[in-house]
Amino acid sequence: MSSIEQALSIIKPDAVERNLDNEIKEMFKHKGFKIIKDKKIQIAKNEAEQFYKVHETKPFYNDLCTYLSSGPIVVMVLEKENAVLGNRKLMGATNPKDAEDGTIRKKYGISIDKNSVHGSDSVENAKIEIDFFFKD
Ligand code: IDP
Ligand code: MG
Repeated sequence: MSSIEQALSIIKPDAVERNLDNEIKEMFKHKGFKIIKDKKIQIAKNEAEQFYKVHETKPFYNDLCTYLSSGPIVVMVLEKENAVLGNRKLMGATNPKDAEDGTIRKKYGISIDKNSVHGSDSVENAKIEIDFFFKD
C-alpha cells in the first residue's frame, strides 16, 4: 500500500539570507520530493509564537520566535511516499553538529538555533502546519 504524504518544510531566515533557498529546493527534488506549494513570506512574531506553541514552555521559545520572524522564510508543501520521515532524514539532527553527512543541516546549518530548515514531525502535525500557512 502506498502512503503518499505531505510535509511542511520551512527554509529558515539564516538560509534565505544566504540565498540558499534554491540549493535546498534542489536537494528536496533530488530526493524525489515534489514541491506542491511554495511561497516566500515574512511572519510576525505573534504568528511564530502560534506556530511554535508546542515549545512555549521551553527556555529557547522566545528567541526561537524572534528568530523565525526576523527575516524572510520560504514555506513549502513537500509530497512523496513517507514524506514526513523522509524529510526529517534529509534535514538531519536538530543540532547541525550532530547531523550526518548528506543532510541539509550538516551542509548549511550554523548552530542549533540557526539550523536552516524546519520539518513537520508527524503526519498529524504536518496537516496542522500546512493549514497554518496555506489555508486561504
Ligand atoms: P526540530 O526543528 O529538529 O524538530 P525541535 O526540538 O522541534 O527541533 O525544536 C524546534 C526548533 O527550536 C529547532 O529547530 C531549533 O531551531 C530550536 N531549538 C531546539 N532546541 C534548542 C536549544 O536547545 N537551544 C536553542 N534552540 C533550540
Ligand atoms: Mg520540531
